[in-house]
Amino acid sequence: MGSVIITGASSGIGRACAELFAKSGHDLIVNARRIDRLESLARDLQQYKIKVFFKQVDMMNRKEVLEFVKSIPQAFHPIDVLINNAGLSRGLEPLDKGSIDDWQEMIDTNIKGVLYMTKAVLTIMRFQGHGHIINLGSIAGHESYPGGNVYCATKAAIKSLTKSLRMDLIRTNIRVTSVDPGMVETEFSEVRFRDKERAKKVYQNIRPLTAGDVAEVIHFCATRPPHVNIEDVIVTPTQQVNAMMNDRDYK
Ligand code: 8X3
Repeated sequence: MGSVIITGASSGIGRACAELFAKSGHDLIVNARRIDRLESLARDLQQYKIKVFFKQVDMMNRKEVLEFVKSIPQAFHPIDVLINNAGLSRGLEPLDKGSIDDWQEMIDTNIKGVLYMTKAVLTIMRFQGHGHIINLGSIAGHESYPGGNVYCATKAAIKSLTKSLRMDLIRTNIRVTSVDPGMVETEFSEVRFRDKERAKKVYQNIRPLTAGDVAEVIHFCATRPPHVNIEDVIVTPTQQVNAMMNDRDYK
């Protein structure tokens, strides 16, 4: 069994994936911006008796991403799966009221970070002759919503990239999957609004997905037999109908 790379593993879906893949015996290569969180993750994972390689990486920084991949110790090869999880949303204003710095952070993390990481890891996967790239898309990549402008565009880019990658990688034995969640209660809304109270309201009277629910879907995709590729999974809470409508909207 080879190892699994997870970007943005310090919290939310990334952290839940780390726990699930560790539980099933995979060695882990993880990164995030918050090193203290990574250290505590590595401590929590000790119980599973797996190897963990972790490093502080800002996915917006091309040099740091490439150095991270280069520094993966030989003992962690082969790399079976790359989970491109790191991503964020900032703001929910109409485009003309939005912050250009926020746009830059979303575009540089959600799109460019995925590109840097995927390019570097594909060199290794092509050499190994197998691998699996799992991108975290979003329901927002399928349907835009008011104020979602740049965030939705970054996730639509991931949807497009996932399809294109599958074509680039035909005959390489490297699978490409996109897992696209709807409402998941993580730090997502807190980061988007920079406001805890406003973030809480997003999930009021709704039972949102947990990070663990999404991690289970990712784990399922990653553990299919080698001839099976799951192209895309949209996963939402039962109470959410699409990107703009949930149970609350009917009341
Ligand atoms: C997160 C889902 O609907 O809040 O990507 O944009 S949504």
